[in-house]
Amino acid sequence: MSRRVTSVVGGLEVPGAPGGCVQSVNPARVSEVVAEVALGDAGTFAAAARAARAAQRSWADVPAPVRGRAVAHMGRLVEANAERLARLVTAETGKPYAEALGEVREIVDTCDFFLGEGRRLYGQTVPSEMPDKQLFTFRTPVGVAAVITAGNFPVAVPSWYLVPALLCGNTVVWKPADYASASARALFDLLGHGGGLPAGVLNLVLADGEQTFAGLTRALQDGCVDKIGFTGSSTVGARIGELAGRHLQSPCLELGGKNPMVITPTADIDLAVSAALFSGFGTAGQRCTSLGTIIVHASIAGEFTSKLDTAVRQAPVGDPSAGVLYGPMLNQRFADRFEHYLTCIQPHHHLLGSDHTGRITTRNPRPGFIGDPAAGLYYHPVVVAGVRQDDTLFREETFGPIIGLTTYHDLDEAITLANAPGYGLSSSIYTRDAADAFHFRRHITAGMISVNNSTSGAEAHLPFGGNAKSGNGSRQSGTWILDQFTRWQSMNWDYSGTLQKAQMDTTELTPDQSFRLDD
Ligand code: UN1
Repeated sequence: MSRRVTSVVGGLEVPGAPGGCVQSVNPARVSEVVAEVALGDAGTFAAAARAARAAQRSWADVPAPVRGRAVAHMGRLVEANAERLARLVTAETGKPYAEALGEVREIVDTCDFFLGEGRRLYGQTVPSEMPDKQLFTFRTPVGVAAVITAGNFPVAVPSWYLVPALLCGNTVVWKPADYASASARALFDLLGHGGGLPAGVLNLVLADGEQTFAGLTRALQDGCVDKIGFTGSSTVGARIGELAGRHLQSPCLELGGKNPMVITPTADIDLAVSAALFSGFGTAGQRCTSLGTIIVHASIAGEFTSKLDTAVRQAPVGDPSAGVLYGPMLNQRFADRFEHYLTCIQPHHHLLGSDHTGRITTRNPRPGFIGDPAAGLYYHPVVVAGVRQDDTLFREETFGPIIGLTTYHDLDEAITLANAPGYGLSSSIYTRDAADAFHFRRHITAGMISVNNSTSGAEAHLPFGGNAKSGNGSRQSGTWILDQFTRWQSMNWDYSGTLQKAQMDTTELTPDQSFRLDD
């Protein structure tokens, strides 16, 4: 039986469906409706931002260690509901259950990290250039954060924003992806109940993209949003950045990736094959950290590609509750876009990993498929060998079970190819040579580098984020996100009883610059 989910503004469920109703459907069994979603509209978003603004000052007055305890309780409640939440994530996104459980674990990890930050959130005491004067720095909350997130990680990635934003004393308007509304509402309820959050501190707005953009525009004009966090496509990220810039704000943007994996002659080839399989096809290639293009040294390309071909053919694909490598596409929109990218395969390409491309059906079958392919949005995996620099498949993020493959002769050529699409999120190198690894690190534009590991699977307490088309340099996770959700405030306190003027009333010792040591 499907549930009905609504927005929550100022602690109250929004009545009706000002933005219309949509269904959230299980992509593994499209006949199954997971939730009826009552959407809000631009007005709902603006109202949520006003509610957040009204609640912000008293939330910031809650001592940071107490907010840290709230985060601790959120983590424990998420942990106590881990299986239920993971089952819901699988039902709504088609992500294999083991991955969904990992995603829930990432929320708990995030809470575990930030619960202690409530007792740190350090400022500094700084010496003054004058006597009887002291300088200090404080981290102050930014104010109201508007957080807009994607549905491929419907609960973990939102927690990277929500948990630290709340910990730092901000209030939040959260707009999750509409096709993952039930998972979002579940996380919203767990954080709200777990944290004992007062009304208005965390608000949930379910809305489509255009209404959200209009609502965000209005909320910014009303002066009710101070910080935007956005995870999604580079195209929408650029629009958000433009809007934020008009209000002199710098958003936290986590955008797409075309993540390269370079396989050098000294690589452990079997290890590289297993990583290419997981990072290319895990989550059906729908992570922003998914592998885009394999760049393999010509001397080992034959062995590597034949092993990869076999591994992809043998990989279990199908029902996400059945221990598969990957299940269906997230929803019809993503399936349609992926089908577009399949039309970009050209005669000079050579396909590996499967005898078929496109939707898996009884007429276009995949050997060993687990479950009923007709029930969901399942697609054949494909490795496209021979991609060239000007191919669409080389240049664009494809967000589906497809990876490109090309070869190189020297490492600088590989790095040039790796950087060529102009993204800069994640990257990977397989090598046993430390010099190769550090040379790659130094010259790759990516914000994240894996050595002998997958492009995906970042841990929740290292800086996460990208450069160029992957973001504006902002970083999430760990202490680095504190710079997004707090601002430094400096204070100087003069207790000398006189007006001591900086740079003018300072004393100076007299150096003897002519002094020389005896020979
Ligand atoms: C995303 O796809 O938006 O590093 C985030 C990873 C995950 C997060 C992916 N921990 O693959």
